[in-house]
Amino acid sequence: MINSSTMSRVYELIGAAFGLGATRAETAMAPSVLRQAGLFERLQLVTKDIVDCGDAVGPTASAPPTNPKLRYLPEYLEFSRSFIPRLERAYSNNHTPIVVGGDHSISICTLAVAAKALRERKGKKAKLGLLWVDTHPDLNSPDTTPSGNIHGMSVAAALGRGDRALTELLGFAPKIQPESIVYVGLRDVDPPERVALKELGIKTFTMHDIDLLGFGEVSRRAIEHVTKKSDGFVTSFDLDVCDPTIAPGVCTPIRGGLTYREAQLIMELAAAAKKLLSIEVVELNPYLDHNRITADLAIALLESAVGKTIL
Ligand SMILES: [Mn+2]
Repeated sequence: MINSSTMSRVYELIGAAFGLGATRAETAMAPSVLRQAGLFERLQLVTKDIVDCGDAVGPTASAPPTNPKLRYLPEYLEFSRSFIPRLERAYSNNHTPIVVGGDHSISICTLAVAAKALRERKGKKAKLGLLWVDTHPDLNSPDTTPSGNIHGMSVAAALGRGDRALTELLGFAPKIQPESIVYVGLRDVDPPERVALKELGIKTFTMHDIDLLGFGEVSRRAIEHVTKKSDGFVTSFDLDVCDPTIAPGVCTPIRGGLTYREAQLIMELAAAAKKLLSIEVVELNPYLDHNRITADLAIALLESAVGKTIL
């Protein structure tokens, strides 16, 4: 199948080496581990239209977090000052950012910059969409968080919920409206997040829905939703959505996740979607991986993200 939307794209590979948004900070090592495993070279075998823009590197923790309800906020903001300009450069070049985390807190930046770029291209009323493939909805705020970790607050921050330092990133809020979000793969939701999901009326496809409908159908419906409800969308893939048998190298492995082919399928479909703005794969913890199987999965997903297909 010749794919017109991926044929004309130029990608910029950006590493986001930040892990203080999670309980264990080792996700910060993921970009360098993936590069050691040949990430960029493997993506170049899929497409020549890709530029390596290096890694945005966050600070390490010099002291314990000061606010237990919002851990490592100053460090996060310092990281954002190195990460955001790289994303902005990609958009001003009219390229598609391919982002490798880092923990899921990095999405607060990717969503902020995508929203800003979309406004600049299509006006202030332009609607950003989000395909969030994850075990968790990441909808907590400092008031509801059980852990204080920023990686559990990413979608909430983009919706304008939570601390202003995060919600007002780049000087405007919210970055996204609830109707332009779709969740795929949810299977571990905190009680306050369940309330927020209902209240906001966000479209969800849980693992239960996937079992009933089949993953192909869910993927098609999810991408159709985000395409209809937005002028451009970000795909954010948290590796913990995969079953721990294929992705042990994550901070929060939970049984009953996606298979290898299911994970790849949604990346293939997202990559081929006309309105795709950027793709990210996050939450690889190399220290918890077994024989690099999660790292290899991450690379395979990124290959799909830049247009690799079976035929
Ligand atoms: Mn997540």
